Amino acid sequence: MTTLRYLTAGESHGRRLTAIVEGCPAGLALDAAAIDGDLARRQLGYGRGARQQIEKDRVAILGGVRYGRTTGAPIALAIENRDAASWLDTMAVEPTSQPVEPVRVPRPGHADLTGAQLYGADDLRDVIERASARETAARVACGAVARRLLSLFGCVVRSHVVAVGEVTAAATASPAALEGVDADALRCLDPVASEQMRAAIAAAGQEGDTLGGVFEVVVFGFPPGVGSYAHGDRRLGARLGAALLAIPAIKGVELGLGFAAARLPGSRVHDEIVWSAADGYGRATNNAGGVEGGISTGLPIVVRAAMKPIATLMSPLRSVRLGSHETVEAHVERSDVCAVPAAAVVGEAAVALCLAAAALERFGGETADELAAAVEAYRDRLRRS
Ligand code: EPS
Repeated sequence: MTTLRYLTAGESHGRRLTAIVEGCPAGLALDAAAIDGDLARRQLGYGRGARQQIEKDRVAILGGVRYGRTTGAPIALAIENRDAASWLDTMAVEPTSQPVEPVRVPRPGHADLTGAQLYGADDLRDVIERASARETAARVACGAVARRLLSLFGCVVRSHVVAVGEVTAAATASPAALEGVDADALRCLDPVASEQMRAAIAAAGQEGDTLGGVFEVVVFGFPPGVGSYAHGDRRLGARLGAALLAIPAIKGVELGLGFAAARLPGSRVHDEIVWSAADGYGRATNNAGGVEGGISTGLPIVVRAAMKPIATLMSPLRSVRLGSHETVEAHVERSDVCAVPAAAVVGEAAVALCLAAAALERFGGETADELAAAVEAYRDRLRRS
């Protein structure tokens, strides 16, 4: 089956992050600049920690691309961890007779305790390093490839922050407004809410605390007819939900009206069906968020994800030291106060990878031209139906 898959490897303070994207059609224009743009966007946002000043994330394309075009071979990507230079002893690959002091106190809310129990780790460093959200840099690089693939048929993936802590934005996400959202430090379309978010993050930081929030991913131009109701795991909504919940710290996902639909009568939820000679069948509204019956409608796909506050607290919560079982304060290490603006960029990548895979499965194509032509033929058929 034609699909798009990816794998990542690497630790937060290891030498580099590595990724392989498999299944990308041949003939797609791709260069490092197209990926670096998204890597830089992931590093933005008010509330991030000192690590983002150290890193200048750039990709090296090590396979699958020749003369600026994909060849159909697996695409190999690498991102250096500049901070690794300060962690050479801690992260040495070779066996050592002088290991650094082990981390023994798990942070509540992070993967430390569950990870140690799963992998039998005595030193939580083994868990922290791979569970770190640093991995999302590699995911964003893979997502940039998916974004290029989606652009073959005019599909664009954007995001914005709709809430941080108690502050909620009041703004609608038009394509033009979303175009410029990176200019705002919170990646928020509502300037008043953005200021309040910034103040809330500053206050949380002063308290040694952290804040979560909600971001929205909006996809324009995704073709109708992708996904299926035939099996649960083929439902596009299920796949989008899984992709977003696979991002660290994401605890909730909504599609379209989402949880609000549960409080409204059907007459105010379902999108009335319309027809025009130019466009064929359509919907008067888009409360469904672009997916009906597990299948894309062709209207914008609108998904929101709730991010919990970062688990590393500078004023730590109570925890238990591994082995001795004494009650102590949780491990503290450099971290972010709020990473919702960055998580929104990761959300774009997750959604782009999910939709690119689903579109490839639906329309096939070993070359970029074949894929684009198959999408266009289907759109044409629907316009005339
Ligand atoms: C991150 C890099 C990490 C963290 C953050 C995400 O770098 P460091 O540990 O060196 O500060 O800042 O990870 C987390 C907050 C977490 O809980 O895992 C990045 O590049 O996104």
